[in-house]
Amino acid sequence: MFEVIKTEGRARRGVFTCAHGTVQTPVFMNVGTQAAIKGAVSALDLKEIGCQVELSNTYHLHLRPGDQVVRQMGGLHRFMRWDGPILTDSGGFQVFSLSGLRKIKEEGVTFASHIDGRRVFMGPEESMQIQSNLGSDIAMAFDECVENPATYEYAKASCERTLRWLERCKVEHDRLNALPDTVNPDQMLFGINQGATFADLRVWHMKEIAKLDCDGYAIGGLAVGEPTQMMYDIIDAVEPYMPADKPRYLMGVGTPSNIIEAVARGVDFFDCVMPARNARHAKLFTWSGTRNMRNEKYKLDEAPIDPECDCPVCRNFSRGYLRHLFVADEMLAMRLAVLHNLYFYNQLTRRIREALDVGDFALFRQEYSEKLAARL
Ligand code: PRF
Ligand code: ZN
Repeated sequence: MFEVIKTEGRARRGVFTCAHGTVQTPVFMNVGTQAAIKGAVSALDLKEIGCQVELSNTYHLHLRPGDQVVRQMGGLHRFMRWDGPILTDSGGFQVFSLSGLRKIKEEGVTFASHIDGRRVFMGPEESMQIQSNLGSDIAMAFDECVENPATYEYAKASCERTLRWLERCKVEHDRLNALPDTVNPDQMLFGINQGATFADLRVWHMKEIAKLDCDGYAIGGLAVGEPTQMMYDIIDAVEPYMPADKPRYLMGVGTPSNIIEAVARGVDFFDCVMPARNARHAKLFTWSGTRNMRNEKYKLDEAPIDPECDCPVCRNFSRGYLRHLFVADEMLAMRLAVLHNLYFYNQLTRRIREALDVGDFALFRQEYSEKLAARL
């Protein structure tokens, strides 16, 4: 269930309810691809950093340990000890970005596992079966995320096929939810808009998938190398055709300013590996811009990473200590940096919500959209 409780321009403040709880939107979902957050962060830590939704991947968990294993272990929630909402991505992106040789047919995709090269087949039905075994709250449709740049002909054929795949996903998803021993019989299904950088294909595809009455809609195929302005233009083009009473999810995006700009364009859900990935490269987000924690200038700095941050790391450790951990290649550097960056992203969406609650989002956007991109 999704309810928009307030709007400001096209920005929306909403409340989303699923089998494992209620989510305040706009929301940032924390990426735990293989049922673990990169940087040695567990579900116990997720609670502390203000996480509302955890995201895992069909592709990875199917290959290892296997979705049947997760199912026998009681489903993903129980397996990783996260009792809040979980969204699983369908594999439709990872198959294209991670696996080796792959062959796309109407039926689905045959690809070589990135772990051992084994040939694996995944189509809409398999993706739904895997996500059903994982027992996530939100399953994503199996789609093709076309490479950028793509020709118009290829993008058209691909998004027509992605539409047919969504129709098959729906049928299989309904069948699985109705089985007597389904891990999560209330699992929802989100459709994914594709169409590369072609506004007419995007709009056509969005109109078609909107007819299928999914529980929510995502915009996929963006942040794959196109210019930022082009991404914003595509969101502007499809947003009017996204059902207003359903949640909207911009997949794999992005920087803090990308998130603010997408909220301004009517998006409710986000996920991105950037906070964890940047943290592992000593790049930390703060409310006045980003810092590189390896910098010599922090050697004797006793201040926290961000004086404006009240995360467990900033409440306890100094920049000087963090710099030392990075320079000495201690694993703790990664862990503390990831905790801070994830806390920052969850706090960013919280502040966006608070601004929307009081009708101050335009001001918030003006103050932070550029500032957060500064390098300190
Ligand atoms: N499709 C799916 N997952 C995704 C994407 C997509 O297009 C993207 C694109 N940024 C990220 N994750 N299924
Ligand atoms: Zn912090």
